[in-house]
Amino acid sequence: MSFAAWPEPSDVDHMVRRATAVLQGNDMGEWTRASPDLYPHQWSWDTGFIAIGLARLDTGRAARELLSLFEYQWTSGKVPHIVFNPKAPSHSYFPGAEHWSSAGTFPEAPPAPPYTSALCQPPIHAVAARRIREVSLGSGEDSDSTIGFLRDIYPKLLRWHRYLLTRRDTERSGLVTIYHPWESGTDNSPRWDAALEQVEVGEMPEYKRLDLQHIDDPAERPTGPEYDRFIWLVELVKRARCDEGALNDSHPFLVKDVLASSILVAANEALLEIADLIESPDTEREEISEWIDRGRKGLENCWDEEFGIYLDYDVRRDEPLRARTVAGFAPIVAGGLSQERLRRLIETLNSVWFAGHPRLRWPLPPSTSPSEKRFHPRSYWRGPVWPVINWLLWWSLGRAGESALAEEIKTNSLAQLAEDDFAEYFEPFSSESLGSLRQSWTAAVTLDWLADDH
Ligand code: 9WN
Repeated sequence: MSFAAWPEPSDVDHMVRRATAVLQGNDMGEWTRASPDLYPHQWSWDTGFIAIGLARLDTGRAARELLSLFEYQWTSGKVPHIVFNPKAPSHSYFPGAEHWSSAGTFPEAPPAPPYTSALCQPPIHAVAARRIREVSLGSGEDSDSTIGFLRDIYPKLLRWHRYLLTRRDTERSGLVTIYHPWESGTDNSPRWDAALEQVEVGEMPEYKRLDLQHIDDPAERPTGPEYDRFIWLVELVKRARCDEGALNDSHPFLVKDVLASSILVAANEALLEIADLIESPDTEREEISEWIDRGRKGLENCWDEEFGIYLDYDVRRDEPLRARTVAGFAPIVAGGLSQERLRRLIETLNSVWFAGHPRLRWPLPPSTSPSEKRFHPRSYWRGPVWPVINWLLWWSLGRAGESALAEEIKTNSLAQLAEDDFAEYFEPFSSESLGSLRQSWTAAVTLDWLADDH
């Protein structure tokens, strides 16, 4: 890896202003749209990253961002992947509120409107809650000022994590089961190809995609057959009324996700710190500590010696999903890796398979290795570089003591973002902006990076 030139201080101020304007432009008062047009609703893991960025502007507003999402937590503890904005035009996003109609279909959904989807996304929220506390203390705010927020959010986070560790892990493997690629946050990644190929699309009502109308080039979004399977899996979740018992028995897409599982370990560490701060009962703290150990053990079983990364697991076919994608580095986020594993992961990260590929514009890991046969430089999670994933790597490498490498990722990411309008993702060879512009989480991680340097 190499360093990009660090921007001048005036460039930094300019970038802070532009990133702030993106978040303000997408601000809906108590929550933030994921992007102005393509994603006019509140997304779960986006909210976590957005809160991390907002904390640099206003810790109170950041706290409200998270709390607003948890207002729509299901009685099961699940945090829905989308809370639909009742004011967004119905033709703006598919599948929208009418398609899910979650309050009528799902016994555990909260009262509607707003409606929610029935899926979930990686649980970054406790990490964001702790970050709000850290930023507040770092900027000299009164130490009591975030305690009330932590007391409010702690029981909600605990129920959320407990949901993932029970209904989404009946085997007690430490690994989270997902029912849909959308639950991974890395929708059309080749991570899911082999599992999706087993899914036979049955009879379902006709549907019309709306995502392509916001995009110049359809190659940037999932293909028609991929989308058919996505919508079919939604149909099956609806038919099962999202009963996890039924889904765990018969759903055709049942996968242990290393990225969600790694984020859950990091989130449990954050939750444990919050539990200590607010002096929650010992039994709860023991439970969370046990979740952390279980998660790390489960992840270790996913190591692949040949690829030098960790792999997801297809529960249906009882075998690992062999694809070289950036999710394979996720256990760095979980932390607690042996020196040997960390060294191997960093070797793979810097190799020609990922950030060391000679054609890259910036030495940043593409979402899928350019040497994978299923790589596509413009297609969504099949190749483009995602700033939000680079934030996760930067944050966790720093925590693992790899500060020089973390710094390179941050500096190169900022150089990539300097000329851009905070795109959702980037073509890895040309660094062309792709997907949505003015994407909230891209602006948010930029703000966190810039504040970190000051
Ligand atoms: C489906 C909002 C979301 C992100 C996901 C990203 C994309 C949605 C879509 O946008 O997913 O949830 O319609 O493609 O893959 O990570 O949370 O930014």
